[in-house]
Amino acid sequence: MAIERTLTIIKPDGVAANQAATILGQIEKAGLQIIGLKRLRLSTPLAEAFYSVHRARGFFGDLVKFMTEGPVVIAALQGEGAISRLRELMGATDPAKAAAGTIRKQFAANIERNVIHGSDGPETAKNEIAFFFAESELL
Ligand code: 3AN
Repeated sequence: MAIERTLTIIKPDGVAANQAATILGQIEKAGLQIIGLKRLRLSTPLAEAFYSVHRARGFFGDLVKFMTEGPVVIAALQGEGAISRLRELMGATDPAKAAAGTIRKQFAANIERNVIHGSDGPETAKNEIAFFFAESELL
């Protein structure tokens, strides 16, 4: 499988519970390398822009409110099949449906407060990494 890049966000629930390093540690143990890292608090316009694909969904307002409630930790990742590997590690969007051992099964409360984001495809990964990182910040 090819070497890919993807983006993950440890959401405000995970950061508030001091789980960011534990979750990133599991991702590193699985063989993905952290090539960019930052901690910041998303503004409402930034969260709305990041999730603009979900703008028409009923949960959009609550999603933006949640994603701006506290700091997040954002990492650009690189490795063999990084996009699908991260999605496997995360587990299903709804933690109740996530497989045992996945990050959402271990740490997430519900479908809305689900602890982690991961890019869902090559195009999204490229755009989401560029949304948060300059190429010079990826090492
Ligand atoms: P994933 O994060 O697994 O890629 P998406 O892209 O379908 O899932 O959804 C983006 C985010 O929107 C989710 N991480 C979750 O926080 C929220 N979300 C998705 N579906 C729902 C839903 N039915 N109710 C509430 N929040 C949702």
